[in-house]
Amino acid sequence: MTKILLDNDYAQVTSITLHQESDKDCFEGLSISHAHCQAKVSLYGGQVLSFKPEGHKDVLWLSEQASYQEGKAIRGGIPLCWPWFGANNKQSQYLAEHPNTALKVVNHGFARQLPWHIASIEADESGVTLVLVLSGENQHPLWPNAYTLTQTLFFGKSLKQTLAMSNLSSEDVQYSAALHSYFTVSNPKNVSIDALTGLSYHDKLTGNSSTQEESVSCVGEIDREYHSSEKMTVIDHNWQRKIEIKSGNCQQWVLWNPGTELADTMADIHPQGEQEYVCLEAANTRWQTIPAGETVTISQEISVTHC
Ligand code: TA6
Repeated sequence: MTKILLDNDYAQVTSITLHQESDKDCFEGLSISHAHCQAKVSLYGGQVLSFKPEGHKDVLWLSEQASYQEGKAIRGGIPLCWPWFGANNKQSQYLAEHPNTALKVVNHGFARQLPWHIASIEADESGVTLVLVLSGENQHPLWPNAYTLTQTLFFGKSLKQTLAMSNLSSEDVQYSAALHSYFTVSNPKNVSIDALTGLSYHDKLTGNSSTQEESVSCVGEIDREYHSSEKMTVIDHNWQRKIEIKSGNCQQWVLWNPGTELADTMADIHPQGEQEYVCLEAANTRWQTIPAGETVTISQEISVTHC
């Protein structure tokens, strides 16, 4: 039976089950329906999976072969990479200092692989506001500190996402993070992101740093960190739509697509799925400090228009 979590004059929010037939686990999610949009969120990972403003196709891509199993991240939507982005570069030092320790390698940190809980759901004529919380301590040897993450999601004509990171410990901590958005596109070859032109970037595939002299191509394997906090616009020339993303307190944009060869080796991307999205991630890819007892916030706002 469908569990109704909110039902008022403006919106309905119901509980849904997320799973793959082949999975032994299943996750609880939320389905949101408002005059301005439809959306889906997974409590596992606190992950937005779908955002469909009225009159538009879904803004977010979700793999048909996404896995809903503990210990894995859900492929698509907006995974939250926290408290570190990518591979943790403090790992080798830790292992050198603790030679007999078996360290679980966790790409992009643990927040996307833990169950979040609902703190509140509200709706008015402008949209639905959902607050999700994750708290913990000693979750990984590389990041043992006590913390609370408070994610505020506003689903209306746009999607506003705020991640407040509270350091509950008595020492300063370092974090890196990404709001790892998978944006649905007709095909990466039809996409331009003009605001990347002229920016300096680090190419993770070659290890080189450079400046983006010409319009970037999103086709094929690409994995770059652009140093900018400027607003980005993803223009899909085939679907004639613009996705505009404004970040808050993020120093980088990460552009990622695995390309076909790599995607074919990834069990949680359906065939040709990599030709349906580009990831453009509001991120702090370098370590940032959260002083003891303090809270730091990062955010993004995603809106879509026809062009
Ligand atoms: O943000 C880009 C990136 O760090 C790539 O290097 C690529 O690995 C991608 O994220 C996906 O990572 P995941 O752990 O979700 O497979």
